[in-house]
Amino acid sequence: MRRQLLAGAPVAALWLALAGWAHAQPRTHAIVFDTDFGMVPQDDAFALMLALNSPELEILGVTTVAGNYSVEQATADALRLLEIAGRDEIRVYRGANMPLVHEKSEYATKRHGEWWSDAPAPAPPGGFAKKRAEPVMAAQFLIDTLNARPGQVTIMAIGPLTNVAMALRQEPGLAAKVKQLFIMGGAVASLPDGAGNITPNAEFNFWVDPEAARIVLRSGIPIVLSPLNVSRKTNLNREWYQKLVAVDTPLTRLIRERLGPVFDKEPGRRLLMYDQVTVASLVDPSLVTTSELYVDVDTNHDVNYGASVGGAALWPGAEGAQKMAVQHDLDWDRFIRMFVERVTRPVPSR
Ligand SMILES: [Ca+2]
Repeated sequence: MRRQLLAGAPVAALWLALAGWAHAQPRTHAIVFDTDFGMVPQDDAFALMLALNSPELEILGVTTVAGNYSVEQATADALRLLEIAGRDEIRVYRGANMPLVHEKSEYATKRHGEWWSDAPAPAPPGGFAKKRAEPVMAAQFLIDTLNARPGQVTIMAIGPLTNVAMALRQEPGLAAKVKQLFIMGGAVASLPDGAGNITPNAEFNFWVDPEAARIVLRSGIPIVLSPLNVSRKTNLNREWYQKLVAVDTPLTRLIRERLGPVFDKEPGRRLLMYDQVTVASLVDPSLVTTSELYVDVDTNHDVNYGASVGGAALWPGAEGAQKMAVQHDLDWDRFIRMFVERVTRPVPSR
């Protein structure tokens, strides 16, 4: 029977059917998911859930970086979330332990984030994942992946940009091989809602590694930037939390366990959604409004260290800065409905 299927007219019909099927499928993006990962209610965890449950995205690997937590904790938590999601076939590559230049300071240790920490990773919910990180480091994985598939891979960078900058510094010509780079980072004061969230003008991811951010933003890679301006259009409140946990899956159980107590204690709590918007905007660019701006990062070790500055035209001091698509508004209703619908999808059984 199989032989007959491969002969004559039935073959043509089969190919036509397959071609039609392929045409009907949503466009897929091969991505490397670069993250300063932390468990729910950390935004990176929600962003990974959204990416895992989006068939438009093919996750080639998860690379971790120090940011919200140490790189050891980011790695342990990412491995565990993939295990809970039934997706531990996706490999995790441990990345930079520290920013390129930024040193630990008294100010850093008092602010949000533990990028400077060298404490061992605490056990994630349910214990450490059975699987370990790969022996290859994140920057090398990025180089190998981009060399193997030039022009085809999107980097989803939702932590400090240390790994991406290291890969660009190590491998000549790498920037030209990146299809596009989606970045959660920065805040653009020349647009509404553009204040910083660590210093008056600096956003966390860029402030943790300003030198890396500057290298990456000037690399020539086509960039889509999700700054705080767009994050501040979000509001994950108790009502949406309840919609998430109304469906029972291993992921929503984790959300209930980790986020439930937050709303029990403070029912009026509002959580901003940062990395989730960046992932959603790759899946459906029509969710966000963007403007083409030059964006650069201040690397002077003074009052504006790590602050991003954006403008429609170049200005003195920004020579060499690059134009990019800067998100500044969001169709909140469509975004949150998509987020809830996808995160509550069934998890593959093991
Ligand atoms: Ca992040």
